[in-house]
Amino acid sequence: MLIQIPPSSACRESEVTPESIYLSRRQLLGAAGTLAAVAALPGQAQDASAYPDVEPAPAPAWFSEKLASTRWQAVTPGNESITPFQDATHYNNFYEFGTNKGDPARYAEKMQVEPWTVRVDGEVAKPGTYSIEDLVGPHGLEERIYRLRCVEAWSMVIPWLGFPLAELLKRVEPTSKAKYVSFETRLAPEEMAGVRSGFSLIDWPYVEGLRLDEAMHPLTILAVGMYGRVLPNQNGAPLRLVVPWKYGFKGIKSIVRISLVSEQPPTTWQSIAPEEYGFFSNVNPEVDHPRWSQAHERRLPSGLFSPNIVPTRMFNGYDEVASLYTGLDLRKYY
Ligand SMILES: Nc1nc2c(c(=O)[nH]1)N[C@H]1C(S)=C(S)[C@@H](COP(=O)(O)O)O[C@H]1N2
Ligand SMILES: [Mo]
Repeated sequence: MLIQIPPSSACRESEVTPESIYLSRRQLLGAAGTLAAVAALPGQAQDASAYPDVEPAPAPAWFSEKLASTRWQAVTPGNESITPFQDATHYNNFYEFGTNKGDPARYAEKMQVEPWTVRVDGEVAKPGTYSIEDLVGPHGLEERIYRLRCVEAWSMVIPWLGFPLAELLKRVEPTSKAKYVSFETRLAPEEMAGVRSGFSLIDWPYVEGLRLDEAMHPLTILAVGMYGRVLPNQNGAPLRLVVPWKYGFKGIKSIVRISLVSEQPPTTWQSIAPEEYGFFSNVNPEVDHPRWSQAHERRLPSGLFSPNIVPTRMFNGYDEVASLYTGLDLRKYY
């Protein structure tokens, strides 16, 4: 099942639905008099109560104000089931907090996410430093339920809340010289044990990049929430990139800078091991990682004795992006 419809007793839709919709749904319910009527309605209003076992979190006003007008289920993953919240928030890669999958959940709480500012600069007519409130303010949120395929060959299905990166880029008016977008994660060694340890090979801060047309593609979003709530720190609060047809490491977390640039920018994993991780990093079952096959993935949750192995799909199943790469040799430009 895609979305669990909460029983009416658990329903808090008055808090998240514009009053007009709330009233008309109530009237409808009154008329129909059955719970089945709820299930038959398209998902107008959902929030964290729509997902089981979501840890509630106090959300800043700039986030909670948006929920009433959020477009829920704007993109759904067909009949694939959503990864439980517990897995999506306790099996993470966020090397700033350590290299073990449990480290981000354990240590990212320390990260200061309020106040938060994002610098948008480079080849744009309107550069600026925005508070997170002002950055997100003009944009309506959508729920995008996307597959996330890590280059390590595990995957999840995550309901993000965010808005198209294209909307932000249009706001700052890229110049004709802008060909790529680069992104940078917050760097605060005092909050980040993984940065202090010097154990990883990463030259901090974590950086990522997209070609401008990839950044402008309607599937590319900046996420501020997941599972109907604000982003947990370990998932990249308060602002992270989600590019569903690329390997997970392109989805840079806790962004403090977005720059429009004319040359292809350096990216963290490509800098560490260019023969293993390319700039594009499109999900591709036919191009293996030098040390393992990319033909299949372990869809979490996946037990040791009952592994849930599914075939990996070209572009992670998001075929609509294929035209971005017409004429490009995807074996060479991996
Ligand atoms: N700043 C930063 N962003 C990052 C990472 C990281 O280590 N640091 N790991 C990446 C990798 S490898 C993956 S698979 C995804 C994981 O996102 P999730 O933990 O929310 O599932 O985040 C990506 N973004
Ligand atoms: Mo990853």
